Amino acid sequence: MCSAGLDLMSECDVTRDLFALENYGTVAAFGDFNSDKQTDIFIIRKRSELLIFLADLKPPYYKPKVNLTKEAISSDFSITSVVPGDYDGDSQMDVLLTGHLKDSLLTTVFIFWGNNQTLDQNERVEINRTFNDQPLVMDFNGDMIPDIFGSNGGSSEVCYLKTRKQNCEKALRYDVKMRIPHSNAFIDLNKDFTAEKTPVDSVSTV
Ligand SMILES: [Ca+2]
Ligand SMILES: [Ca+2]
Ligand SMILES: [Ca+2]
Repeated sequence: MCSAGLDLMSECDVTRDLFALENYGTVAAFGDFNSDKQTDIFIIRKRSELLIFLADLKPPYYKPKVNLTKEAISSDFSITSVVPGDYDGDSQMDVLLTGHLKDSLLTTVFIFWGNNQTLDQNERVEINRTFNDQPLVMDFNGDMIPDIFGSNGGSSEVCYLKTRKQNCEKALRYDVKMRIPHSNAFIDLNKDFTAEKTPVDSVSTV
């Protein structure tokens, strides 16, 4: 509990109230995983496993309820990022992981499917492209389902996962050599409620 005073940092440390003894790991993402209107926290541990701390009304207010173990992901996979989202459009939140296999410099992407407030440990999709850099998650085709955009070799690719059917294709009409790390952006420039993609290192947009 916080109290008024000069030493606000120490007086207001609520870490124990929130996580109890589970207060370690890297906070990677936020999202309402179990659709209870309370934001949950996605935490990476040892760069190899993911825990989802679900919000609760009783202390500790975040409890590790979903665990993707190193074995479920891949024993030689080093996680670099987590992006929650509904990638197949079934209204259940899924989890996208990016990372590196063994000593590869290329980025591999896995998606684990949300299933009744947990993650299906046995069924996952590995995107059949590796990317030169972190991919950008955005709704590329405007169907309200997030897609995966990234640079693969010399060309830019977009991958769709609607109804769990993986479909990757060339994203832009022209080859764009994107800078690494990328600083791509998306914004609705012509007010048609569909984002235009602006790759950096190029003057073209789609
Ligand atoms: Ca929640
Ligand atoms: Ca889903
Ligand atoms: Ca889409």
